[in-house]
Amino acid sequence: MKTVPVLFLLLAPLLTSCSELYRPVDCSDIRQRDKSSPSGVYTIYPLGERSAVQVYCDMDSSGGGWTVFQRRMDGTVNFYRPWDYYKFGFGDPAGEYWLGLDNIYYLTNQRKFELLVDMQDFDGKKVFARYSSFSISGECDGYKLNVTGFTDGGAGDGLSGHSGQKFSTFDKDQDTWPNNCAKSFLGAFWYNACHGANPNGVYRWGADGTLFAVGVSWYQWKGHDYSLKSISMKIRPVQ
Ligand SMILES: [Ca+2]
Repeated sequence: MKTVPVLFLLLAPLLTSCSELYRPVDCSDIRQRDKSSPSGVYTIYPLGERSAVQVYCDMDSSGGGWTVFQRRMDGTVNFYRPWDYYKFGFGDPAGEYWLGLDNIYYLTNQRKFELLVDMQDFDGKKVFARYSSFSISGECDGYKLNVTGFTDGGAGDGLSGHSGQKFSTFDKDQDTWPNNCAKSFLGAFWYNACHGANPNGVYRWGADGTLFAVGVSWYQWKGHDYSLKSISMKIRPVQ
């Protein structure tokens, strides 16, 4: 009579914690555990058990296992937001979203990461830019970008010129321009003076020069006044 409740008490913590034991740090962990995992929304833990966050995992592009930290595809989410949104993240992991600078920092400082930037125009043409090394520093250092090792997938190199820059939003100007890049180009990015790519700019439908260089642009591919149909920035640990 006495042994049953005692046994239950001993087993209870074990049983309840079993489902929480598996905490993938990023999408490559999920991919490694189950190679048949499809692309979609998953929960990852960039910084231990209390850091759960939902992300979109790209399990299809060149081997899969990519953790998407930025995605534009239909203009449903407003990306013209102040600092705290870019620090903590916003949007919908199933659609357009930004993972958050803190999470990108946690991820890229645990392991060495590579970066893939996929993009598409309104004629259905797809290109990419790939970088063999990607990381950012912490908030005290301005979330400074470090990206090297460009490989061209037809897009051209829109990012190397941003390497070494701090992140800027309209309410936190850390760019190298006398004016405010985020305000002038209606985005938020690792601006210098100011950009060769503006992935967090205003979503527009293709060529539009109404306001100069404010769209979701990648200069090396389509120029400053073509706003892309889609763009996503994703990272994966280097093997
Ligand atoms: Ca400035």
